[in-house]
Amino acid sequence: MSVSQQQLPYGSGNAAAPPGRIEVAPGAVWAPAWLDGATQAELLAACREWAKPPGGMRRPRMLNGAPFSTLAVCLGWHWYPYRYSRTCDDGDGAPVKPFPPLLDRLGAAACDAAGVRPVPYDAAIINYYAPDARLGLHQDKIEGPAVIAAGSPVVTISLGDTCDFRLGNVHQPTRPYQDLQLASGDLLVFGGPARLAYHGVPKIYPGTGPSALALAGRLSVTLRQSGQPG
Ligand SMILES: O=C(O)CCC(=O)C(=O)O
Ligand SMILES: [Mn+2]
Repeated sequence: MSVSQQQLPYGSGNAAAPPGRIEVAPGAVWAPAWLDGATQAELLAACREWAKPPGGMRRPRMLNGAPFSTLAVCLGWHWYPYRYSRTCDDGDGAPVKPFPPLLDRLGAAACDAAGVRPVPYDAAIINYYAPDARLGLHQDKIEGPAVIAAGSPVVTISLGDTCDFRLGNVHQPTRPYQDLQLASGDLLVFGGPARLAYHGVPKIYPGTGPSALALAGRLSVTLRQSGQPG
């Protein structure tokens, strides 16, 4: 199943986001405090399991060899600059862990919250940001061309410390952009006309996460439709 821009109720400038949601740009919906504390704790516990080897959390490197300041673990498909694989090619080489039912459910709920048709998510990247980690402005664009053309939305769910999430334009990794302060439990969905928006995380606010999570730093649970065959 794919999602066409015609099926997205946002982006025309006419539609209002559902109650409690903020359409921050055409095709981009922010749902503050989307996950309750118990569900955040459940998701964090799952992330801690997924982070374990084999095929666990590792530090990606750019094509020039420079290390990311974030750590990441992938599910369903393993992402690294700039391709998807079924094995952790830039880690221990193990098979990628399967895309789990919990993320099937959260992906469906995220689409519902954003008011878009359900997407068959099959790839997750879980990023860990220590308090001094950053992610530069980039586009998510190695998913298959049909997925990109359809505007299939990217989901990001925040856990732990609040961050500045920089949501930019689709043309260049510079202004205009806006900084959204995403807190633990917040959901951001960007698809349709925002699918290729440049985005990044320039700042983490240490010590701002819920104390009940006992998480120093931030995790983002990001979901995509990979558009890969099989
Ligand atoms: O941390 C986030 O919310 C976004 C992460 C991201 O952009 C990515 O993994 O491509
Ligand atoms: Mn991204």
